[in-house]
Amino acid sequence: MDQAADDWVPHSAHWGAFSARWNGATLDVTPYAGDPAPSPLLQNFSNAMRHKARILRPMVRKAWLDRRARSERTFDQKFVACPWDEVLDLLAGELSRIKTEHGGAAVYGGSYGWSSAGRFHHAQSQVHRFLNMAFGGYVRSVNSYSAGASAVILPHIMGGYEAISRHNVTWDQVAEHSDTVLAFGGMAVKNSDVASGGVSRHIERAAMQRAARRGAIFYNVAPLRDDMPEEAGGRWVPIKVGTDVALMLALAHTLLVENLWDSGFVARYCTGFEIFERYLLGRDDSIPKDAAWAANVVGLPATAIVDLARRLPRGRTLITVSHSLQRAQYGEQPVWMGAVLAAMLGQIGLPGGGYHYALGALGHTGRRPNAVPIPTLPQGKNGVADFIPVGRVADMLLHPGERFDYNGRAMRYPDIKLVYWAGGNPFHHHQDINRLRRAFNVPQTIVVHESAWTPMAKFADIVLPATMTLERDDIGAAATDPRLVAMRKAVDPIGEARDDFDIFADLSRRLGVEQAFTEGRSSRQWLTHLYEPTRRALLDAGWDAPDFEAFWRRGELELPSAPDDGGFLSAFRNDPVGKKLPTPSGKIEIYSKAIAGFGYDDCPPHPAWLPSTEPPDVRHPLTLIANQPATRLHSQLDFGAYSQSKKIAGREPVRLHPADASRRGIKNGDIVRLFNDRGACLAAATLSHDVMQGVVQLSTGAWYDPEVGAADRPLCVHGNPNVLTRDIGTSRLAQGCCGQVTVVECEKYQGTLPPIRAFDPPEQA
Ligand code: PGD
Repeated sequence: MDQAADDWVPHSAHWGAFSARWNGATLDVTPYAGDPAPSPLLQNFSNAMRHKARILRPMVRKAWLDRRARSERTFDQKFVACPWDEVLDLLAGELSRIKTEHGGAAVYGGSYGWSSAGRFHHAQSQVHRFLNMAFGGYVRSVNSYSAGASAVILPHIMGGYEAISRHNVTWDQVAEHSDTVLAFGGMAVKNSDVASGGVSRHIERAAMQRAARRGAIFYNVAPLRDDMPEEAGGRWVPIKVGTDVALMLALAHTLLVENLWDSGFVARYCTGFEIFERYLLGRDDSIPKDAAWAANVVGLPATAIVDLARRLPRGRTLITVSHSLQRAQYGEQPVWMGAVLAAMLGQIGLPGGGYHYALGALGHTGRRPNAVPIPTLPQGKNGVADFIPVGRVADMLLHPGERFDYNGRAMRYPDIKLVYWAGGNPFHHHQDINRLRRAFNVPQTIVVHESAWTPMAKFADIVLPATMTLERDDIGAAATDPRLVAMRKAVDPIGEARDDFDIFADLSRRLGVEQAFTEGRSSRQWLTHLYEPTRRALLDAGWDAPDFEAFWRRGELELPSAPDDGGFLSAFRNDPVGKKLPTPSGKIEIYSKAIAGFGYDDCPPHPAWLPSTEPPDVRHPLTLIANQPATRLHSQLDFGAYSQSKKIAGREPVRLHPADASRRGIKNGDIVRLFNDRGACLAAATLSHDVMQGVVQLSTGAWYDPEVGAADRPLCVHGNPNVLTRDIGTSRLAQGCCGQVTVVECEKYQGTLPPIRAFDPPEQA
């Protein structure tokens, strides 16, 4: 029975802090009063709790139960409801069988995903802890779909990704000090609306507005005008998609030949400039990377490039590079070249200046870190050494035993028999979904914990219904947000849904290792236990340090922030010998001997212009930007009220320039078919001058909805762009995903419009 709720309870999600009240049918949501710009994504909760897409009870694929696992998995097969006791016995038996017959290295528990939760019930943390503590280990994944290339290149050239993206120039510094912000990939606030763990105050718009009012100029180098909020009053620099490195090189060339660069900074703080300089000036290939050369590549007049370069040394200049640029082939290069351009300007480590990778890419960038630790669930130790870069999951399943390169290592893909997923949706996040379908047909068993019938759940064999965050107590916190939230349960779990923790605790008992997983604690005892290090640190520093029960009653706790000190880059500037960078040379590496030693042709030892191997052509003349959505987080709550309110005829909107539309006879609101050799999807045309000509923009996150009965490469009738994207690594260095850009053609859809079935539960046997 639903909990009768007369009270508002505090809660928090990846899209912000809020209060919630269950009114018996839907959820009333009020954003945290201290948030100056709450995210509209919170409204997706209102109708989500009892939506038909929720999973009500444990279900098992009938074909798998019949042990006809070798018959292909499809999205149309039936499921059988199974009581909890039986399904957990079945799963414990299957886990034991796989371990006995094949060992832990046959289980892929990389289980990537952003499920919104507090610090304890985070599904990815729970599944990893279970597989470590109760199962003895599993094949893990490293890095992320967000920052696959940057997380690997940055430690070679400057320092750790976390430090550069989270403890660097702050929004306050931008507001007070920056004169020019040159933002490659823009700084769209739809991205900073979101932060894992949540942020209580969305400050980005206000900071950009303060800076702009002071006279700062923001340059939005992007194919989409709205990649920067209006508050920034930004100047749009629309360059051809994926050509940022060419523009950066030309800016660097102008700085060099006009002697506008800071040679003193480069000599003192960097290494390898002489080798890069030869490349920049074209000494070896006879191609100076000057403005005239870049003009054709990027689609800007050479004079505009030179003018922009001349502005950069005037005043305080910040170079930012967004996540999106590195989610593409050779994505390491813009991250590296952005840092080199900033180094040539000599302002790295100064307030509001220098280089900030990923400023605004998430809500926790550009803020001061907390001065005390936040609650963290220990993950245990993994007994299996094998791992893959996260974006290579389909390669691994399709090519067991095959060799691949990663960051200087020659590795082999493990042979996976069982896949265990909790808190993620690969049929949303992975590229080339038709290939992914083939890959997910390889393992013998797929287990998924989900709160909704996502395509990943529909493709699994054993599906266990998980609670959503509002159905359980938790602690909300992020390392750069000063508010700890007592996330109270607002509504009883739907159907037979259980917390991931309770599911894993019961499974552990069946495997005879319950104590190892639970450590004898209930959920509530875990919350108290995880809160303790925060309380102790507060107490030691002489701050308000209530005990857990007092915090819980209060509903929130303000945490102190560390000083706005610019992090390790500022320390390095002040003391380059005592506070060396964690790179091999201790300096900013403009040339990397380590990368040179790897001998990768797709990641040279200094930043370079490498054009995509799949440029637009006659058959696919349009470049598709498959970016983060503004109406939901990834694919989460795509059935939510806000996400649904922006669909057109139930389809995801695709934006295109009116000139491209008229050439194809497409009008506003028409259903169109986007296609290339990998696949096709439907979407609803929205004509816009905010999109460059030659570009179409379809956000990720519409649940994959394959047309009924179609065999090999079915049309996605809903609008998931990952049926079109390329499943290749960024390079042999990082092997990050390339989901951001691909080439397509677009035509008006002439057939009868197929129904949307994305949110329907599967048929029950
Ligand atoms: P989400 O939709 O957030 O996507 O990919 P990710 O898999 O993280 O999936 C989270 C899932 O967790 C949801 O299905 C939700 O229902 C489920 N869930 C929520 N709460 C719980 C819970 O308590 N327990 C359990 N068991 N499940 C729960 C995101 C990934 O996509 C990311 S981070 C990026 S940056 C990439 N971006 C792009 C891109 O820019 N372009 C393309 N083409 N592709 C991308 N894919 C990547």
